[in-house]
Amino acid sequence: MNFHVLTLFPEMIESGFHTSITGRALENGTIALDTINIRDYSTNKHMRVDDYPYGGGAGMVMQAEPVHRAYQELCEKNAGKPMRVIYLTPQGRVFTQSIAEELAKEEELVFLCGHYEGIDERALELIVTDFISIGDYVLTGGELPALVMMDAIARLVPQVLNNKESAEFDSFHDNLLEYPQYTRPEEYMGRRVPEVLLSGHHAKIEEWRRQQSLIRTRERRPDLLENNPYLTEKDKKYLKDTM
Ligand code: 9D3
Repeated sequence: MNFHVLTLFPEMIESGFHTSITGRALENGTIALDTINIRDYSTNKHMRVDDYPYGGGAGMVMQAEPVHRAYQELCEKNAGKPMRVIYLTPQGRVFTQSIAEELAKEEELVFLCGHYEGIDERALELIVTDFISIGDYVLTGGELPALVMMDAIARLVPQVLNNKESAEFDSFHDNLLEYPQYTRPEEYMGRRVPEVLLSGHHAKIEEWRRQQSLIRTRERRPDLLENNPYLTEKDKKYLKDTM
C-alpha cells in the first residue's frame, strides 16, 4: 500500500507515521509514505498558498493552483494510474471501520489535508473522489484526521501486524467492548488481580471475561447492546440478573 499525502505540514505526517507499528511497516517496505508539501507548488514569489475568501468572511482559503499542481505532478509520477483522492473535511461522511476495510483494498491512496478555512472548491471538484470526516468535533486541519485514517487502514494491510498483534485483532468480536487486562505484579497499590485469572481454569476465565465485556458495554456503550445479534441467551440472562 502506497500512501501519498498532500499537506502544508509534511513533518507532522512523517513524524506521526514513522512511529510504532506503522513505523516498522514503513521500514520493512510493507507500506510506503510519500508526503508532498503543497507550498512547493506555489508560483507566487512569496510562496503563498492562501488568500482572502471571495464574498468576505473570516480566515483564509487555500488557493486551487498549488493543490492542483501538486496533484498533477503526483499523477504523472504514477503514470496516470487511477487513484482515490480523500479530502479530510468536517463536511465529509464519518469514517468507520467498514470504510477502512474498503480503502485497504486499494494499492494507492491520496490524502488531501486542508488548513485555514478550507480549499478553493474548484481544486476539490477537479481532484477529490471521497470526502471524509473523523467525527463531530473541530480540529485545526486535516493532518491528524489523515493520520487516524492511515493508521486504521495500514493495520488491515496483510503483513503489517505480526502474529501476536493479529491474534489480538481476531479476538475483538461480537460488537462488545473488551474485558479488562492485567499483568504483573499480582498486587498493585493494594489492588489484586481478579483471582479467577490466576486460577488456570480456562472455562471460568472465558466466562468471567464475557461477563466483564457485557457489564462494561452496558455501562459505557449501551447502544452496542441494542439489536446485537451476537448476544446468547446466557448473555441476556446474565445482563438481566445483574440489573
Ligand atoms: C467556519 C468554521 N470553520 C472553523 C471553525 C470551519 C472549519 C474549517 C476547518 C472547521 C475545522 C477545520 C479544520 N478541520 C479539518 O480539516 C478536519 C476535521 C475536523 O475538524 N473534525 C473532524 N474531522 C475532520 S477531517 C478534517
